[in-house]
Amino acid sequence: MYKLYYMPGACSRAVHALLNELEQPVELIPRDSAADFRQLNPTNQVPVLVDGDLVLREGSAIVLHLLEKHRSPTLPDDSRQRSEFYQWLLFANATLHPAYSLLFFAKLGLEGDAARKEVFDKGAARLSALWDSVEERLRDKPFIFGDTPTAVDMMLAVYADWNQHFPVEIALGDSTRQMIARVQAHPPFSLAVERERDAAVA
Ligand SMILES: N[C@@H](CCC(=O)N[C@@H](CS)C(=O)NCC(=O)O)C(=O)O
Repeated sequence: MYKLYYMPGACSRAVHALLNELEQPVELIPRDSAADFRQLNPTNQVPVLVDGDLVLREGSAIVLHLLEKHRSPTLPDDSRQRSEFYQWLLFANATLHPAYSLLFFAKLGLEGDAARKEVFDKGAARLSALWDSVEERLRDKPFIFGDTPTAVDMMLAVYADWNQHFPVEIALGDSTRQMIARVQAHPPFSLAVERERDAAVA
């Protein structure tokens, strides 16, 4: 069985939802309950997936490992389409996520209201522009790759949920909001939310 180190509502939720989608049982381990977590990931960040003797960190690497290992049809065989999948996966995980990380840093780590406000304002403008490219992509399709949600849509839905943590408007277009609502209603995703909630109160 896989082990997933996670934090509630964090980017690890997308991996959790993907494991549900792939019908893989998983033991969920809250990062803060793991005494030795820094030995698994010196950056102290989730997600970390333990697959037998393989300890894997970095969300994109974990997602690709799972999609390949379980031969998910959402990872295209065609090399051009696969490259496009990589592009959107990395746009989400390596461009959009770090733009949010900056805002979390301002919220939790910056001293001084003026400095924090400046990062919030500029960060929100940047994030809104990044979400514009998602909106553009979704103009003619319900999900990033057509009619079926993939790990990329799940990542985007997790990140969009972070908007509530900041006192600034991060603008999402109508098609983006509709896609996110579809992902939230997608059973593997809603099960991940539910299980995280149950684990938090247990
Ligand atoms: N590049 C890493 C980023 C991971 C990351 O930023 N994780 C956040 C949660 S979304 C985290 O663990 N934050 C807690 C911390 O930094 O202490 C990945 O994609 O796995």
